[in-house]
This record gives sequence, structure tokens and C-alpha cells, in this order.
Amino acid sequence: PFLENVIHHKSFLSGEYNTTFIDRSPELFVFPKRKDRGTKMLTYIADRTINGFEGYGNRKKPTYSKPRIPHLKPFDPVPEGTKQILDSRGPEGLAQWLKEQKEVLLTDTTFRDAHQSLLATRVRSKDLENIAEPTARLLPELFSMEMWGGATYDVAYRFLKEDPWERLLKLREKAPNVLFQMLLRASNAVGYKNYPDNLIKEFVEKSAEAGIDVFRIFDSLNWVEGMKLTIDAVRQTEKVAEAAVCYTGDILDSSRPKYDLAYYKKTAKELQNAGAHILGIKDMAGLLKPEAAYQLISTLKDSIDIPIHLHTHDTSGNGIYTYARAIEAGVDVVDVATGAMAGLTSQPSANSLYYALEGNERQPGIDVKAYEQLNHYWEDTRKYYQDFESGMMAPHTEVYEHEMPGGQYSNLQQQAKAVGLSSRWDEVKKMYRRVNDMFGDIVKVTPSSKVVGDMALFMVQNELSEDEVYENGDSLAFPDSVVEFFQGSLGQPYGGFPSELQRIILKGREPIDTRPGERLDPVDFQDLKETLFHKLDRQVTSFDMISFALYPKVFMDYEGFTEQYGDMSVLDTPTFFYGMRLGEEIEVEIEQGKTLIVKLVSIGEAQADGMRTLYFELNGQPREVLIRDEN
Ligand code: 3PY
Ligand code: ZN
Repeated sequence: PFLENVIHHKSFLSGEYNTTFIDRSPELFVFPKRKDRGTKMLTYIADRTINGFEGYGNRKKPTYSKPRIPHLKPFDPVPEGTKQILDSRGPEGLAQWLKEQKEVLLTDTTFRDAHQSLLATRVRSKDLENIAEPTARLLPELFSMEMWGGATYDVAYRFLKEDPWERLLKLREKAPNVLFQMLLRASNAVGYKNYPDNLIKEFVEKSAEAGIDVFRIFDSLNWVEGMKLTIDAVRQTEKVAEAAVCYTGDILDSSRPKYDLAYYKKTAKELQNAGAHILGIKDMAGLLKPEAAYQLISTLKDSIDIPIHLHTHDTSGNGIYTYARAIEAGVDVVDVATGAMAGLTSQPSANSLYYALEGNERQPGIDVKAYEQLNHYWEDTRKYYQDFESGMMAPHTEVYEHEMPGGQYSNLQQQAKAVGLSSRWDEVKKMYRRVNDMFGDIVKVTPSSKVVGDMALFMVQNELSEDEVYENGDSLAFPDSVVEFFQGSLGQPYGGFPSELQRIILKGREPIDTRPGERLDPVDFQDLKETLFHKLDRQVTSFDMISFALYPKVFMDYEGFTEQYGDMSVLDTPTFFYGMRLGEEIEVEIEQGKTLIVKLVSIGEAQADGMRTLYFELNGQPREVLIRDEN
């Protein structure tokens, strides 16, 4: 039948055919280049082998030992955990249960914030999936595993070329017993701007369906008005609404009274009244000092009825002491990471906290030996991501001055480098704090922290002092994020905007003081489904629709990538980042029970046009791939 194909037909080849229809229909001859899965995958591997990973250049692939995975008895049932408590008693029942526990409970953030803060969010689904079941089996006493949301959503698509929804679904299968927790930026969802209300509701509903149990909801300005819709949306799903107040400033510093104990007490009550099942305290930069933690938790314990869940970062090195004091004051749950993924800009170590509380009646009821075993896996796996380490080597108390969140520090450093300011990093940090004060002392967390960072870079780059901004501001073009912030598009900061600076920045534009989501047109999901169906040429899932609505370009770029190379989340991490060494042989399970064996046999010389041929064996059969050498 192949020979009967039009382009092989005798008449076609000889040109003896009626051309009218064909001439008017050039698309008949656009044959999609249908490469098979193997060739697509070899093309990706060849490209990484020659050109390295995007932004990191071609580097020699290190040799790694296989990560150590704890030995488990696979046929034993997975022990029951907090997920079963939520499923049987509902969110109020779970909150009640939590308050009855004598020991402090733990949330393990290894799968989300720990790697977001230490490794630029780069840990791949495969490396999470490999350890999810051992974690669920060895640590069934955890309150929750924070494993989704924050920056993991867009980084999965952008850099890791994976679908975050698939990550969630697969992890859920492997860990059916412990509550799954996500970080949700209220009306900014998992993005950096406000989205329409119906998109937020749809996002929450589908995340709950896919496996999220606890939604930690925060607003980047602690604007409770901006959180209510999200809290309601979570309550509708019968999952847990953990509404968080972001900790900023220093309640111990009486010269800075804006964010004092009374402020936290008032905000906590508002969140309880808005329907929170649990109060989160989100200390995203690690500013909460031990004595402040004691005072804050004691006060809140006396002021509200719902349990309290504390999150901090260990940037200053004081994290364990802060937790110890919070635990003394009666905090119900604290966030920790497995030792090998803890400390510095990440959470305090679970293992350290366990030992720090030896002899204390509130010592966490977990098996610390199990944690040590899981640690081995993370010690080994972390090495894959050495290129993404932040470079911070020691506790960093300067955070109390600049107040940059854990996840922003290395990011802003990269941004500064990109605009030629790496030698002026100390100035940028100082300016970050100055901008905070100019803005009226605001909460700094994604995305408000980005606004402060953009303004700080803008001022250092343009050699602007604070006075010059006021004097010459009318002729300055401020960064877009700064203008939008002063227009009210992220919501309203506590105490309002500083009016003089707002006037200078807005240059006659009218600010809003209502909820930005109210003004945004709802997403037309039916229309969106049709658009996507035509773009993707396949069935469209609700997950695809949400991702396209949140991040149209990022999502389409990801789809373009999978069209070109296939699903590369199946590759092991070193191969995904570095490609293959000459003579190396790897196994790739492309679907359950279907494994390809790939060997890189030789690499041809670069031709005059820059192309090289790579010679592989795929399941023993020779395959050649032509790739452009970008070096
Ligand atoms: C996020 O929003 O991603 C954060 O981790 C904020 O702390
Ligand atoms: Zn955090």
C-alpha cells in the first residue's frame, strides 16, 4: 500500500496528472514529520549531550551512585494516617483532632518548599515519585506533606518539561495515607498576578479532585479581603482551608510598631471569621525570632480557637530555637524538611528538631530512624541538582535586615547578575530594604516581593537615591510591576499606599481600591476548550484548560516541547540535564512495562554547517541522530 501512496504513484512522479485540485491544496503535501518515540527521545538526549542544559552550557556529565532507597516490605498495607482522619471526620473533625494531640505535629516540606528554596524548585517528578511510597510508609505520623503549589507549578512546565498535574496524581497513588498540602497564593493562584474569580474556583476544585487536602492560602499583602473567595472555594470542596498570615517586621522592635502583636491578633481573628479551619503563620523569610515566636503563639492561642500551623525558613540559623519556643507556647504543627534538604533558606531539619526536643513531652511522635533512612536518598539525589544550589554556605543573619524571602534571595541575585549588577549585590540588598520602607513597610512575599526587588534593581541600576525618586519621579519610567502594584492590581497593603509616591508612580492613572478579581472577565471555559482543542489537536482535559488559562505561553511552549521530543519526564535526572557519556548505556521506562535500552556509540565530527551525527543503539538497533552543535 505504501507504493500506492500519491507521492509514489507513477503518474504523480511523471507529472501526468490533473493539477487543479492539487495546486489549490498545498496542505495535502505537508506531511507531519511523524518521528517515532525512540527517535524523538534520542534527539533530546543528543541535544543535551552536545549542547548541555538550557542556560548551563555543555558540561561533563558527572558519575553518580544510585540514590539509596530504604528497604521496605512491599506487601504490607500502607499504614493509615491523617488523610484517613480527614476523609472520615471532615475538615472540622480533623482540626479538632489536631487540637487534642499532645505532641507537636510535623509537615514535611521536602517535596515543595525545601527544594524551591535550596535548588531553585528544580527537583523532578521522577525523583519525588521514587521516594514517595517509602516516605508514606515510614512517616505515617506526619500531619502533611507539602508537595505542590508555590513555584513548583510553573517551573515544572518551564524548566522541567513536565505536567504538574501528573506529578500530583502519581504522588497521590503512592502516598494514600498522609495529607497532601499545597501553597496557594489566594487570588494569584500559583501565578504572579490576580486571576478571575471563576478561574480560582475551578483551580481549587480540580486540585482537590486531583489529591490536595490542605490548602495553605496566603495573600502577598495579608489583605484578608483578597483571600475570602479562595477560602470559600476550599470550604466548598470539604478540604482543609489553612489561611495564613505572613509574618513581617519584628514584634520585638518597638520602634517599628506597624506589625505588632495586636496586628497579628486582629488578622488571625479575621481569618478565623473568614472560615479558616487552621491558622497558618507563614514566616517566608525566617524573621520570627525565638522570643517573638513565644509571644506570638501564646497570644494567638489565647485569641482564636482553631489550631495553629507555623512555617519558617532557617536562613538565620535560629529555626530550631524558634520552633522550640513556639512549641513551648502551644503551636500545633510546624514545617520541617528531611535533614539533607533542610537548613539555610529551607525549613529547619526534622531530625534536628526531634533531638532538640528529647525529654520534652511535646517531642514529635515520629520514627527518627526512618527520617535518617529517607535522608540517605536525599543526600544522594540532591547531588543531581548541584548546578542549582544557591551558593549560600552558612547561616545568614543579614536576612533580619533585608527581609528577603528564602526563595527570592538567589533569584534576585540572578536578576542582578543579568543586568550587570553582580558586583553591587550588597547595594541591591540595602536598596531592597529601603524600597520596602518607601513603599510604607509592606509584606514581602510572592508576588509583592518581586515588586520590591524590581524597584530596588531599577534604582541601583539607574543610580537613583530615594530623594531623586521624589524629585525627578515625574520623568522616570518605573518598572511595570511597580506601576501595577501602585494601581492596586495586587490588592491593598495594610495602612494604604504612600500617597506622594503613588502619585509620582501612577502619573495620573487612577488606582483601584476594590478586589482586582471583581473587575476581571470570567474565563469562558467552553470557548477555551475549543481553542485548545484546535491548538493541540487532541482531547483537552480540565487540567490543560486551567494551565492554559493561568499561563498561556508557558503551557503552549511545554506542549510544543512534548510534540518535538515526547515526554522527557521518563528520563533519569542526570540524562535529562547532561545527556549521555560516550559508551554509556541507560534504561528508560517509557511506559509501565516498556523499557528502552539506549547506548551512545559514537559522536561524529561537526560538519561545516555545524551539524553532528550521534550514533546510538536503541534496543540493540543502530540509530543516527543529526544535531546542531551550538557551542
Ligand atoms: C511561594 O509563593 O512560592 C512561596 O514560597 C512564598 O513564600
Ligand atoms: Zn516558605
